[in-house]
Amino acid sequence: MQIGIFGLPSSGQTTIFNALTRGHALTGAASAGQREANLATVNVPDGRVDRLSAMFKPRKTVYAQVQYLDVAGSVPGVAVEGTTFNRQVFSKLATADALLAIVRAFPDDDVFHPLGSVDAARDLRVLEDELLLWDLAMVEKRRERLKGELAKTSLPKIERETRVAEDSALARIQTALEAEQMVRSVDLTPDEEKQLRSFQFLSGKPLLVVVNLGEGQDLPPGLKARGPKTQVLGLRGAIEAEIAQLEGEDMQLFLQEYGIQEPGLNRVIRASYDLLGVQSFFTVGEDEVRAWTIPVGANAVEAAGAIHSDLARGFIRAEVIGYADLLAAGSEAAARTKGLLRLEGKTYIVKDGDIVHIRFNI
Ligand SMILES: Nc1nc2c(ncn2[C@@H]2O[C@H](COP(=O)(O)OP(=O)(O)OP(=O)(O)O)[C@@H](O)[C@H]2O)c(=O)[nH]1
Ligand SMILES: [Mg+2]
Repeated sequence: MQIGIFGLPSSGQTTIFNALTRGHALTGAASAGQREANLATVNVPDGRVDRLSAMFKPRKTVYAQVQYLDVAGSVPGVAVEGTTFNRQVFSKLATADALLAIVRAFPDDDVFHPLGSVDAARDLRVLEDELLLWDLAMVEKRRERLKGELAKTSLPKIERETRVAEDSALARIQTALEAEQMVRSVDLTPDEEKQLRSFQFLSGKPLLVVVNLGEGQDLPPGLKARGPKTQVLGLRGAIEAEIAQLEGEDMQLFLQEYGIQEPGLNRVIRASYDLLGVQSFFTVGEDEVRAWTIPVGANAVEAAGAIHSDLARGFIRAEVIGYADLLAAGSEAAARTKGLLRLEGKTYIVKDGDIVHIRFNI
């Protein structure tokens, strides 16, 4: 699961990347001219995993993970098809599962703003427009090509039909984009979605907007991203990047001093995980307590497959205890005695937080 960070130059993308990943990537002037992207994997903070780990005292505790990509060096003024973004930067975002837009709200005369003034709502509009334009250029190019292919009388019937279907879906997408709506807003059938997946539309990806706040600043009211599958959060980037470098007690002291409940990066990481449309189930034991990532709506066989393909192939049954049930019972044995352990079959839809043991035979 990869989340691509993007934003206007100097909005604090790398600062927030460092806060999220406890990283040390170069920021500001020091990163000028850096072309390669920063990439890091982080654990998704989850109090349930902490509690399960306290209960089972396993040798190993494994959290769910997400990966952040910080496309450094988004050179301003390099025009691509009328956009201010560097083509290379945007094409790196194509493989991401979701996007994280950084929008600057912090005032600081020493930090240059490419548009000349600090205005978070305007910047968000600009960024969303860039996504739209990028997708629109792709749609127009493809439809032009399809038109040429469909004009050929020699095209076999079956191929003609798939192309007609593709063009009809793309036409709806084009209409939406021209009306400044995101691809996310367009209703597509599962077949169409499959057919169009390879386009990797940027405005089709879930979007988390993080407003980079200055000290003492609150989230500007009314700031909203377009379409479904979006969320807006505020984060004090510079402070959070400092907090992220601290350990244990030092971190607690710092949080108290600033009146912060929990590091903002926890909120952002969890929100990005949720936006991906995924959830966690857990496996537990003396050896390992582990969170596994599955799409919301996945069934027991798919969950087994997330652990290992053999478990899906030889699936017999899933033994399931709800997270709240296990906690209330106090131990796995007690949950068993109380009849809180259920045997579920292949089609069981796994719930967020389920504790699962797969019985299999191969
Ligand atoms: N005052 C203040 N400065 C910040 C904040 N976040 C970032 N900065 C500063 O803004 C400058 C740019 O930050 P970066 O994180 O490098 O910005 P970027 O978006 O990654 O920039 P490019 O990768 O060059 O496009 C640096 O000098 C940071 O120290 C903030 O919350 N408050
Ligand atoms: Mg940067």
